[in-house]
This record gives sequence, structure tokens and C-alpha cells, in this order.
Amino acid sequence: MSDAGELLTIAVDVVRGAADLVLAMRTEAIADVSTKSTRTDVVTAADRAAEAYVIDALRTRRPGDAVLGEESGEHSTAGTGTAGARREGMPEPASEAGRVRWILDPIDGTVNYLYGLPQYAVSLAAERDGLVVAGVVRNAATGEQWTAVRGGGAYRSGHRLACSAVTELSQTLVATGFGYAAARRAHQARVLAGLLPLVRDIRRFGAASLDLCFAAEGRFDAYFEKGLSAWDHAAGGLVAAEAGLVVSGLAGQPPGPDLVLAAPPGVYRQLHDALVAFDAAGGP
Ligand code: LIP
Repeated sequence: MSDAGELLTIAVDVVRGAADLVLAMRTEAIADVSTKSTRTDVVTAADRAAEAYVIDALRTRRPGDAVLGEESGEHSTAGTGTAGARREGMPEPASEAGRVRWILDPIDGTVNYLYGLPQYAVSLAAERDGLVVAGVVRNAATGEQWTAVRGGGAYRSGHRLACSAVTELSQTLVATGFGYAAARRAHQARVLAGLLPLVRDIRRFGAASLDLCFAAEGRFDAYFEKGLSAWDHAAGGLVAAEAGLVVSGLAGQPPGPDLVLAAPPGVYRQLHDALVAFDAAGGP
């Protein structure tokens, strides 16, 4: 069974290469933009190229693992293909129990990438038996990088991270984000209208993985968002939890598409209950 630290070492190496590719090809990539769920939900040639790069690298270094990528879905790295062909003597694919699944967002913050706002990241997590055990988030524009191993703490460039110690909701700087569909955005606006008078202020930076890492080091106090996919929060959620934030959904649910909430213990319950009151996990 793979040591989480070894998985993190591979993830850091692969993500660095993907982030360098994303940055290098931005000029051409933003000339090749298509859309997904709505006209504002964009994907570029760089999203696709970075995802292919990571999958190919993992096929070489971790044959037999599974990969879930935002742009191309679920893969096995035991598949055929250039680097994926199973070479003589290579280990059999891991059995389901203990099998590693990689969860990848090749560019989180794609709209920021399109506009040249330096807040976009490559996010890669390693999950084993349904539990994320290692994760890395790398801001491709600035080179800032956050890492975590379950039970081993969270770090940015070698510095151990600790979340905010805030205890009053009225003193809490809260980050959030919004979906792409108009009906969901209208509901999220109503939630925000209820929350805004109760907190210090709101921030919206546009990349969930980086939002979770910023909360992990207290650049803002807390974060919540509805509508995230696993690739948006798998790595950043581990960084946040290892920095001391409580990471959950609402009403006893795990973090997921209904809601991801990351808050310091001192205000978790106050913020959680306010989000429940405003039906932040509800709506379209
Ligand atoms: C983004 C998320 C962000 C959310 C954006 C978008 P993408 O992911 O990271 O938190 O508010 O609407 O979903 O689409 O850039 O990978």
C-alpha cells in the first residue's frame, strides 16, 4: 500500500509540470475556448492539455491507479496508450481495497485564467478507500503551493499553516463563490444578502481550491460554496482541515455539491447555523 508521503511527492512533481504547461500556453489557449454547462462555464485548450499531461504522467508513475479529471472523467492508469500500455513485469492494478484514485482539476479558476487574473491553480488529490490522504494546490500564475498529508499538517512552501482564531461572526471575513447557472446565482445572491450584515465582509476570488488554501492560512477566516465538484475541493479541503478548519457540509453532511463549508472552530457553529437559516445548501 502506498505511503501518503510518497503519493504527495509524486503529486507535487506532476502538478509542477502541469502548472508550468498551463502558464506557458496561456496566449494560445485563450484563443481556443469552448463552453460547458453555460456560456460562462469555459474550458480552454490548456485545461485539456494539462489534464492529459497529468494523466499520462500518472500512467507512467502509478500504473493501476484510477484518475478522475474535471475535463475527461474517470480513467484507469492501467489503460493502453503511449505511456499507459502495461509493460512486462509491471505490477497488477491495485485491488479495489486500498486502490488509489487521483482527483484532478487541471485549471481551477478557469475564468480567472481567461482574463489573466493571477488566481488559478492546478489541484491534485490522492484518495484511498474514499478518503483523501494527500493533496497539492499550485497557483500556476504565482508559483505559490500548498500541500497536506492526512494527519501530517498543511504547508505553504515549507511553512506549517494554522487557520484563523476568530470567535465572533461579525469579525469573520468570509469567502464564497457562485455557480454558472442564473437560477442558482439568484438563490446564492439571496443567501449572500442575508449573510452580509452578519459578517465582517465577503470576498470572491474565483477558485475554490485556492479559497480553501487561503482560509487554511488565515488570509480570510472562512469559506463556503454550493455546487462544487470533487476536483474543486479534494486537495484544498485536506489543506484546510489539516490547518485546523472544520470542513463539512450542512446538517451533518460531508462536504459535497450541496455545500462545502470551511470555518475555524471559533465561528464554525455560528456560520453553519446562519447558512442553514438562509438555505445555503438549497435552491437550484
Ligand atoms: C470554479 C470554482 C469556483 C467557483 C467558480 C468555478 P472552475 O471552478 O473553483 O469556486 O466559484 O464558479 O466553478 O470552473 O474554474 O474549475
